[in-house]
Amino acid sequence: MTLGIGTGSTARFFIDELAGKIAAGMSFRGVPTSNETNDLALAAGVEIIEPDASTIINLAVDGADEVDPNLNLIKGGGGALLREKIVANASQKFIVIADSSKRVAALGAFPLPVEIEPFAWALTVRAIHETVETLGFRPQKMELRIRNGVPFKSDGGNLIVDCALGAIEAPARLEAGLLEIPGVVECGLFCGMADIVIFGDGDETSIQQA
Ligand code: DER
Repeated sequence: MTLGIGTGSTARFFIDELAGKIAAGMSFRGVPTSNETNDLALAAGVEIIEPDASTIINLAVDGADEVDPNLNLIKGGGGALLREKIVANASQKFIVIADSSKRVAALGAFPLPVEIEPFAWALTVRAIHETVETLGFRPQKMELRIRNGVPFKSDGGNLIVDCALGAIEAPARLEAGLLEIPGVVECGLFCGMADIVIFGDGDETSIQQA
């Protein structure tokens, strides 16, 4: 089976499980969603593939930063949202694994990551500001993500702006608005993409289906 393999601390548990299955004799091909996941999956024994136009990804598994009651997600806390979205979109099934603290009534307490082209980035941030205001948001904060004192760069070399917008009642509308802005490469809203979310709560799990 060919897997899309997510990024982040929760996805790491999934990769550990894969390592156990591989040790027991199963084999998996995988498309990793980040360089970090590439290394972890390789070490776990997954055969990493470079997808071509005929590649079928049977299942993608990834974490999330927030999950709303309609299984819309905010992702991108780990900075891999673009590759995660490409892989989730190409997969026959997309399963999200998350601890129950990620379950929210409305998205937006977690600042929305928006991936942008580095060229003239301040103009893109201004355009994001204008767009979200037009859509009725009063942004509390919009910050270029900084790590170790320098702007964070995604694996694709882009910047990330973390946007604290308050409650996002119509995520698909916001996603569409953001993606119209030249300079915005992708945003961390994953609307209508998750087929199943598995929440962990201590030793218990609960499953929510789309
Ligand atoms: O960055 C991401 O999109 C991660 O998948 C994130 O959504 C979940 O990260 P976590 O499992 O470390 O909380």
